[in-house]
Amino acid sequence: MKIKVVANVLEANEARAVENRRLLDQNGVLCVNMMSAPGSGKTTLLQKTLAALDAGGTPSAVLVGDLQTSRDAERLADGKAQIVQINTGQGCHLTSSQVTHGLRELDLSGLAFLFIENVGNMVCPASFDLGEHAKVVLLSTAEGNDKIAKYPVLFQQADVILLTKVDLAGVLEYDKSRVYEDLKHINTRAPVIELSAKTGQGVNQWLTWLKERRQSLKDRS
Ligand SMILES: Nc1nc2c(ncn2[C@@H]2O[C@H](COP(=O)(O)OP(=O)(O)O)[C@@H](O)[C@H]2O)c(=O)[nH]1
Ligand SMILES: [Mg+2]
Repeated sequence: MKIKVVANVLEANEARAVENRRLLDQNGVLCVNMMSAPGSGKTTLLQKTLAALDAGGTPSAVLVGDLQTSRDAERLADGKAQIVQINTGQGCHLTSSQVTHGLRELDLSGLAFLFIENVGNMVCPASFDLGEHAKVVLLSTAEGNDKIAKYPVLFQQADVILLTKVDLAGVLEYDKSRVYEDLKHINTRAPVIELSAKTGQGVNQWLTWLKERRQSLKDRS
């Protein structure tokens, strides 16, 4: 019997990601994949981001990945944004095929931004293209200043790095110079935005980054 060899998991994932990106491009939707350890502030920042986009009349949507529960989706559901929760069961990251299923639940027409909140994990999500246009990596001060060198694959791929919870820097005696030192060896391309969802520091800079990325997507089409 002839043995069929299915292309490896990453190749299959990549093919589907290309399809997702094509669909998003056709609709002019900028898709950003937000990745970090659990608890670094992805959902909190998304709450602020959606509120700002809502206030400016900019339509947006979120696909939220978690192993279990719809807790994050519930936190995000009080505005106009379309929210879809994806439960991965035992999966430590989202796959492009799960994103395809999520996209089918969304009305993409007229949408400006699609945010993907990936499963909280600093290893697995780094290897899976979902069809996004940009990768956003969060690192909170509470996690320490040594994680960039420890998890280089994730930080290498970042298009922007958000150093979150900077309001806690004083109490944590946080030395951010190590973050910038490590990045000199790992990623000199991505801007770093120092941000606090509590005080609002850096949030406008983040919103500007998003709007510029969407504009460059539109300019390309
Ligand atoms: N002090 C402080 N706490 C924050 C900030 N952003 C998020 N948090 C808190 O950090 C915890 C985890 O945040 P969450 O958004 O759920 O993280 P996620 O798991 O990455 O989605 C929550 O208790 C938030 O209130 C921030 O900028 N400053
Ligand atoms: Mg979350």
